[in-house]
Order: sequence, then C-alpha cells, then structure tokens
Amino acid sequence: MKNLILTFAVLTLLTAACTTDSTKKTTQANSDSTASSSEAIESPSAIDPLLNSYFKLKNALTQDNDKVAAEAGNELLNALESFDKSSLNSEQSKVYNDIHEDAKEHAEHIGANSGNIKHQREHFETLSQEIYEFAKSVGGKKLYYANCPMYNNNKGGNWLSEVKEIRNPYFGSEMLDCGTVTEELN
Ligand SMILES: [Cu+2]
Repeated sequence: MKNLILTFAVLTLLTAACTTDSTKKTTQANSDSTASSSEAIESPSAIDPLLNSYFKLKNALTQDNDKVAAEAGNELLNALESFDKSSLNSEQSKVYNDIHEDAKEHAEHIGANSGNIKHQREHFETLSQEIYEFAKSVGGKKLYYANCPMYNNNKGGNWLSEVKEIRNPYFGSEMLDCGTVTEELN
C-alpha cells in the first residue's frame, strides 16, 4: 500500500511537471497567435527605444567616445523612464520590474561621467546583463551576447550586440576584436 501511494505521488509529480511544461507551450502558442491578430500584444518594437540607445552607448564605448556614451546613457535613461509596459506579458513585466530601477541608475551614471570612460564601462558591465535579460524575455530579435574574458582583471564582461562581429566595448581600440559570441538571441 505504501508503495502504491509512493508510486502515485511520483506519478502525480511527473504529471505535474509535464503539465506545467505543456501549459507553458500552450500559453506561448496562444500569445503567438494573438500577436498576429493584434500586433499591440507582442509588438517587438516596444523594446526598440531601449535597445537603440543601449547600442548607441555600446558603439560609443567601442570607439572610446565617452561624450557620445554619456549622450546615449541619458537617452537610455529617458527611454527607461518613458517605457510603455502595456505591450509586455506578465513574465516580461516581471523581468522589466526586476531590472528597471537598477538599469536607470547605471544609465544615469554613464550619462554623468563624460570624461571618465573607465567608470562608464564599469556601469555598462552590469547594465549589459540587465538589458540582456530583458531583451531575452521579450525576444523577437536577432541579437548576440558576447563575452570578453579579459575585462576587469580577467573576471570578464558581457555585452549585447546587434551585429555578430566582435567590437569590444570594454577595451575599444586597445583590443577591438577581443571576445566571442556566447549566445544568439532570436
Ligand atoms: Cu557611477
């Protein structure tokens, strides 16, 4: 009898795990089909203002340009402050809520640190992690997550890129092609 109960419990657990998984897939499929009938729901463009200013920042750092980086940091701060969450599903909203205060702070410091590219890069490192998490949860874009193993005394640093080619934002002209793409987002 004990065995039977145990078997039943295990089966229930297994079934529960499978159900959760297939529910996820169904939800995913549903939201996909809703998106085609009403583009407001899964419009990939909701994240565009954030990504555009993030990429402007990243590209400025690859060019060792602290002034444009500061400009892009301020633009990113604005984009985060005026971001319209209405197109996000609950999972995406959760990720956004998790990152958004912190990302704002990093963007603000980058904006305020023209003349100190080293400090801008320090903030860029954590910021990149946050933008990556959010972009990954929103999806719908071909993006590349890259790693430079040498940044920060070989602790390494990651960044998100719109192009596959490595252009290192942590070292700029000093080591422009140092790094590898570690993940492709779709
Ligand atoms: Cu700072």
